[in-house]
Amino acid sequence: MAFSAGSSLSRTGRIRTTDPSDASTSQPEPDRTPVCPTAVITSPSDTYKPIADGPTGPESLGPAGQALCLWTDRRPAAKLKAMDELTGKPLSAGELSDLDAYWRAANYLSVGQIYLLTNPLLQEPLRPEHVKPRLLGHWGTTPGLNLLYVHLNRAIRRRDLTMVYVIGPGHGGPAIAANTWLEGSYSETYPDVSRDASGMERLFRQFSFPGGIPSHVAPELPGSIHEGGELGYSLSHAYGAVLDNPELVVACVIGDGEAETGPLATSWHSNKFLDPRTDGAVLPILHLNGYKIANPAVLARIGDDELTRLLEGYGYTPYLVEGDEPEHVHQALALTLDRALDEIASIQAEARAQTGTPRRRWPMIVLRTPKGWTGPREVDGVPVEGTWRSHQVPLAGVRTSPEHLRLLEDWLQSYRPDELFDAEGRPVDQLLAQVPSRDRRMGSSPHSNGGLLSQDLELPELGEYFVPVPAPGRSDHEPTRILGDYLRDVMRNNLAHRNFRVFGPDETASNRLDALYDVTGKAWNADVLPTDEHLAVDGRVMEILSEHTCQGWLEGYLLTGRHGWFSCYEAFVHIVDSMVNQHAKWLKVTRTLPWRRPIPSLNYLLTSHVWRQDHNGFSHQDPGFIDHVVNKKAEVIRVYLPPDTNTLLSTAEHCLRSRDYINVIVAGKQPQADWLDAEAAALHCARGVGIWDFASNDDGTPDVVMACAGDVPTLETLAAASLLREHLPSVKIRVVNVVDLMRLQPSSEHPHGLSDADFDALFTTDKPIIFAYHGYPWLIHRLTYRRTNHHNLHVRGYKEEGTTTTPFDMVVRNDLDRYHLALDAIDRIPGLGQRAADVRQWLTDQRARHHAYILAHGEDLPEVRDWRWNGPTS
Ligand SMILES: Cc1ncc(C[n+]2csc(CCOP(=O)(O)OP(=O)(O)O)c2C)c(N)n1
Ligand SMILES: [Mg+2]
Repeated sequence: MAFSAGSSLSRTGRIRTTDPSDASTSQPEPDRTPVCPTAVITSPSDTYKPIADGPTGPESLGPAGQALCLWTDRRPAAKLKAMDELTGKPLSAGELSDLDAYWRAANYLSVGQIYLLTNPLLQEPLRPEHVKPRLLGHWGTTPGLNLLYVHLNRAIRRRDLTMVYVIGPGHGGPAIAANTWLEGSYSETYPDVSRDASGMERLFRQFSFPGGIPSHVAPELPGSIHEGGELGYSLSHAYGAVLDNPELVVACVIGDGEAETGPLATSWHSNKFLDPRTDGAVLPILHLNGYKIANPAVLARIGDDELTRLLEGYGYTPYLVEGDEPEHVHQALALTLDRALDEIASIQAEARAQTGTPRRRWPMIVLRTPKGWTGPREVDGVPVEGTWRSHQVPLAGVRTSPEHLRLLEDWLQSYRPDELFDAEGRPVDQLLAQVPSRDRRMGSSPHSNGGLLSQDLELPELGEYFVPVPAPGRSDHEPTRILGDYLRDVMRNNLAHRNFRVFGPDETASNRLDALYDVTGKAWNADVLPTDEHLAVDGRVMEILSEHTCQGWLEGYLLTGRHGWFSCYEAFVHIVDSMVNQHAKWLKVTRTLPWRRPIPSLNYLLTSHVWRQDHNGFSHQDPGFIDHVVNKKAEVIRVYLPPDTNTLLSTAEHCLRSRDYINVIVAGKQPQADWLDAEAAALHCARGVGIWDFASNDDGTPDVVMACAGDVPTLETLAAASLLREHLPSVKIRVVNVVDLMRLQPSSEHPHGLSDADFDALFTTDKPIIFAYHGYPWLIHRLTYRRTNHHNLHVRGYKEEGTTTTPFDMVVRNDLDRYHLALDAIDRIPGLGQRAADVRQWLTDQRARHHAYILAHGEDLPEVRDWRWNGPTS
């Protein structure tokens, strides 16, 4: 077997821009003139002043009366010549040898982690017992990640860069562990894994080993903000991290397989939302190692021209580095990185020196190197290096096959470890000299431990936003609109700190948070038409119609220590279910790592919710996100269902102060009855659950508990209580409202859980509980199944009955309406059914009347539409 002596790829290292006018392509130069309809252009806000005569030319400014297309890059992309034609190689012989030694060291340490239990320096011949009994790891992506790390270190040192490394193929965990160990960050974080032979042995042993560290770039790894286990989010995380971090460059490796995912595909567009004056830069590096687990990768098989056009279409200048001859690739990569980082620096310098920031074409790198490069080329007669077979563990039978054992030893020795580590196992000076200075090391960047840098938000006093509620239920407000006023001032208060952004898939105004536009715009650096509103290059509201990208940006922003708010239609937030899983896992693990400082919480406002999607219909009706998040670890998850405006404000403030949680707030945007004044709202939110005295007449001995969670269920419950009190005044009703859903769980299961004594006191141990719930009813049973009175609990909620209809019909269809809730109470209170037969009949008739009325009139019964709480106020 030989290492890297040949493969299906050519053995040359080539650098090519993917400039279509390059002589190596036969395609004609495409017309880059942007297509814009004729329109009169005005500047959308005074923060947005296009450059009159920027270094890349003023072509984008159309004459008066014509479209303004902010695409300044009309010049042909600068051309790098093929490697052989380059005059002067960027690396001297010494630098080349240094870089290669470092790369070999990182590769050695990576292979060691995947295979070795002991004998880390191969001081004795390799024996089966030196090898782990279970081999778990991914080799294929690792040499490429190591190569990039080494070259990025060179760039960091030369330019004194603040850089974070995000790797999409996070299954290449050994690469990051190896590099952070080599640079010292790892041992500083975990002193027992010292930078010597015993530490190396620990480093190897702990990888993918019980009690050790995971195989992926998990939170345990210093320098990481991105697990990468679930592929697709690297680029949106990277862009989120550089927002408002003008000095930061994130080098973001995108797997060619990862690039096939939906979330990654849409995230290329993040460059239309970047302000080079105040944001940092992302350097995307598409790693074309050609394969996924078992298949070729699409982008590796469409030819350079088609790939070029795709990436140019996304607004990048792709530079291709290609080869499998280390010396050539080192030279080509060094040259290309220099080139790309120069371009980034000049884009930023130009933008920061001018008053405007037209859209720029950012550089990116396409790195085409063999998968599993430098590993076994052939195993058991089949090719491995440069094929999909190198994805995981190329030699699987090392403990049982002498041939595999020999191949492993040859492989490890091919890196010449005796040149890389001294007798004590420490990296030799040649390697140490290449490590960037302390905080510049990618494994030690404070940006990758965002809690270190995080400042609390300056939150305005809630008092001035609370709406007056002289009596419960007599007035209405649009909860999210009032919240918008509050968020506007949160934004205003923190503008100078540049640490708060609001994210949403095109719904910020629809969700009635548009007061934000009084103080900031919507980030946007693409073309602008006069009919557009609130677009601004430096806007702090981030809107793109990709829930994935919004979520990825926000996570990147939070992980680097800043604060955010995500508003989304309730039904469509499911699109990011899986991303939420990953973030929840990240938070759960970081809580066990004392060196990881808490980061601001991920705050969701789910509005346009199921009960108020009567106009959009069934497709928009799904309250199941709550069910999804409550599966996550209790310490991380909070779910709030504020019933009115003031409780929403109180909840929002609480969430913005919190750290390390995923907060889910569900609240409507339609006019909604005000139940609680400022003081009562604050108290109710602090309790999380409580008896509403004004609606109850139980005097401590209820016949029934009418419980509710969610704004519409609360309205229906209050209406049901008032019907019962009117028609059956002797029935003793207790109304309990739940704003913090997790209070329902036992205290042993969730930190917010009520003790059994508290739960029993509120919900009784033996009286029927009619529970009107915002979402799918089963969840309430799930949360309360251990409670004494669970057998008496009867839950109404959404049962997948929906369509385009009237608002009240939505609740009728799901038996959550006031008439049905009152019927439930009558049926469940022992002995009441017979006595209240006439009331029962009337309630049933009301449902029938409702049905006939909406069919005839297209709107709800007047007594439903105009209903107000008319009962006592205390
Ligand atoms: C969303 C998602 N789907 C499937 C997988 C399973 N998986 C793990 S690695 C991999 C192939 C990744 O290929 P690529 O991005 O090219 O990475 P590399 O070749 O560098 O290993 C797949 C499909 C995953 N981790 N995430
Ligand atoms: Mg790949």
